Parts: sequence; C-alpha cells; structure tokens
Amino acid sequence: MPLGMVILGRQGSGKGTQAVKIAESLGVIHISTGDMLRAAFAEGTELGLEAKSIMDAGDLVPDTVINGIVEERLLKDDVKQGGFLLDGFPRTVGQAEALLSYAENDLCLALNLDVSIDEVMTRMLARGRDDDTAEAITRRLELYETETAPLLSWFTERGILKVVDGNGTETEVFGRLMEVIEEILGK
Ligand code: B4P
Repeated sequence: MPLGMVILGRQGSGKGTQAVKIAESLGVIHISTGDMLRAAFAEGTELGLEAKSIMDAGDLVPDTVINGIVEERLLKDDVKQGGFLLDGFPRTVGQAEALLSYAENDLCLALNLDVSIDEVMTRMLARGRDDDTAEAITRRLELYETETAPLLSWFTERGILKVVDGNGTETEVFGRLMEVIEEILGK
C-alpha cells in the first residue's frame, strides 16, 4: 500500500524545507499546496492570480478551491504508486475531512513541526517572500491558531499525530523527523 503522510506546523516552521528532504529520502511524492499556488501565479492562470492576492494578505485560499487541486493531484499515477507527503495541507478541519474522504486508507502519519511564534516570525522576516510582510505574517499566525491548530486534536483522536521539535538546525530537525517516521514504518 502506498505511504501517505502530512506535515503540519505554523507558517514558517520549516515544513517545506523538511518535506523536500523527507520525500527525497523515502522516495514519496512531495505535494506542497503553497508551491502549487505560487506555480499557478507564475503561469498566470486565473486560479494563480486569485490566490496571489489571498496569499499576500495572509489569508487562506477557500477550501473548495484547494480541496479540488489536492484531490486531482492525489489521483495521478505517480502518487498512487509512490505515496505522498502533503506539505501545507490540510490547514482546516474541512480540508482534513476532504483528505480522509479520498485517502483514508493510505494516511498513516501526521507530523507536527513544533516551533514557537517568536522563532517563526524571525525565520519568515529573514526569508522575505512576497507574502512575508509583518501584516500578512500576523494574519497567517492568527489563522493558524483558529483554523489549523484544531487539527492537532483532530489527528490525535485518529491516533496518527506525532509532534516533533522544529527548533535547531535543519539537519537536527530532519534527524528527529526521520527517527519518528522510521519508528512508525517499523524500520
Ligand atoms: P506555504 O507555502 O505552505 O508556506 P509557509 O507555511 O509559510 O512555510 P513553511 O512552513 O513551508 O516554511 P519554510 O520551509 O519555507 O503557504 C503559503 C501560503 O499559501 C499560505 O499562507 C496560504 O495563503 C496559501 N496556502 C497554502 N496551502 C494552503 C491550504 N491548504 N489552504 C489554504 N491556503 C493555503 O521555512 C521558513 C523559513 O525558515 C525559510 O526561509 C527556511 O529557510 C527557514 N528555515 C527552515 N528550517 C529552519 C531551521 N531549522 N532553522 C532556521 N531556519 C529555518
């Protein structure tokens, strides 16, 4: 059965950074909703142009839009064969429910990268992406608390949440994540 995992965490916690390394190490397909939205903007599609203003304001793209994009991606052959690591999805309970409706059998692990608000602020301001303005960051962190943090108990109830300390160097955090993954996979 293909392996299905999600990585959660505050914006700027390093989900994207670590997801690339994990996917490479395990040979699963890395699916970043943030990257998909930024690619859609770079291509000038209607979706991309709409998403850009939402992202710049620090808001969340509506569930109906993002759920459709993810479902379509999960149906591709590479994912069906290789498994997936979702990065930045789900971000709301509505997204998590949609995910279970199309990938329940494959989903075996939800990793939460735990980094303090002060640390993510520092990292995002240093990163300097278009949507890393002080106002947008504040809005994203507020939305994380109201929309995304409830997912932690949601995944705990399903017995698949593992919390990993996201402080320290990229290599240290990667080591901690792989230790948890290998334990779950029984390696
Ligand atoms: P994302 O692209 O998912 O970006 P992010 O959450 O801001 O960053 P991430 O946690 O991946 O951190 P990174 O590795 O870059 O989302 C962007 C926007 O897209 C959202 O705000 C939203 O509008 C929209 N969106 C995406 N998915 C959505 C969904 N499902 N529903 C609705 N809307 C959605 O790391 C951050 C920085 O820290 C980097 O500069 C990195 O180099 C640095 N860093 C990483 N690890 C470090 C370490 N250990 N030490 C020091 N620095 C580190």
